[in-house]
Amino acid sequence: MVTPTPDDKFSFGLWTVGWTARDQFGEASRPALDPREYATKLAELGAWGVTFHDDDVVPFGSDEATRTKILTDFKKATDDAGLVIEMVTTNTFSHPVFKDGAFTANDRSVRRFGLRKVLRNVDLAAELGASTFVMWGGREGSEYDGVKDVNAALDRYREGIDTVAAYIKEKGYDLKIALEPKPNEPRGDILLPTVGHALGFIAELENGDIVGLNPETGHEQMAGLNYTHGLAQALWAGKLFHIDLNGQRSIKYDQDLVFGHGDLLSAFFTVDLLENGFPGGGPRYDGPRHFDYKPSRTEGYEGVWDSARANMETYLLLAAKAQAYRADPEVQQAFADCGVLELSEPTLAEGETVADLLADRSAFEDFDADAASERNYGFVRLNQLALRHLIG
Ligand code: GLT
Ligand code: MN
Ligand code: MN
Repeated sequence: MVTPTPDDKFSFGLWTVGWTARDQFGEASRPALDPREYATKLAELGAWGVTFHDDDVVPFGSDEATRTKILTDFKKATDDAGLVIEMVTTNTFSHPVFKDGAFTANDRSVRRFGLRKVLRNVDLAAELGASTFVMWGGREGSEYDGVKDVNAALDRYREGIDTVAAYIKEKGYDLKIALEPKPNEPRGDILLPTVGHALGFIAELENGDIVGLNPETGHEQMAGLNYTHGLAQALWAGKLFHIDLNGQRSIKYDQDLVFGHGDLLSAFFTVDLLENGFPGGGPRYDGPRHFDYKPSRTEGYEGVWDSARANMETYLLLAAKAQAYRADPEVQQAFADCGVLELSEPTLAEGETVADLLADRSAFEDFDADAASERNYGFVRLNQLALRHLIG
């Protein structure tokens, strides 16, 4: 058993360990604890940070005095436990008022209400010292193509996010927005379904400089996509602001399993990227290692804490394996043999123009495509070396 420490920067959403396991088919299977108890226990287990939705701590519709009291007590509990509140997010999906979304609801009054709820939560996030403000638009979408004018919906989405970002700048808050893509569930189809869609959207924003991504393992995998590649492209674009790690077994409902309890080999390469960076160098992620999972409904509180521990343990085990993998001379040799490092070399030489390339007969006229196609890349061998490090 490896023991996590605050230096590992592990953080958890309160709604993860705090999920009482009510689902579409059944009642809660665990009693709810006070949010302060979850925080204290997470700190005991070695977590560094905690994150939450406004409504995870303060029940929806609480009056101002109640809200202030609850928040003061909660902040004191996290301070006493030595926990950082690294991220805050807004619940714009549970209350039925948001059944057609918040920023993209057809009903304008709901959009205005949603925007107010988010802006109020931005103030709270800044006050509590959070550095990231996650926005998961789980209800922004539709079940039927004919009911949503997607052009208008994206206009309204942009208007909403730009308004929040402009407010953060105007207030001088040290806060960045991280959008969280998801393809479906709870809506039939959700807007900004993948990392790629969200990156395209951010490029259209006026205040996109403080808007990035919070990709979740299972959300990409629900769409059959490669999570590590999603992280990689977000990093490449300078937009990997936060991460939600968990486990998912193939294309089905959002399982929110413990990290590594889904596609283990993919989890290995995720950790390898996060801990060791790209083989050829490039942008790195140094933010929180945040878990967004759900303790299975079969578990009582013993199982809840076991599962919280399991996320951190799995991450640390994989980090050690990934480090050994990169340090292995055989792997280094394979990187060279496979051309993994050759890919960092620009295709045109320094100062070479298109005209130069067109004049280079060796690149085309005299190029022996048949000979080049005989190259044995050795990718299978490299992958087996990874597997050997993982389970050997
Ligand atoms: C919700 C969702 C998560 C998001 C949270 C942030 S809420 O539980 O399933 O993936 O990260 O709003
Ligand atoms: Mn999820
Ligand atoms: Mn998430």
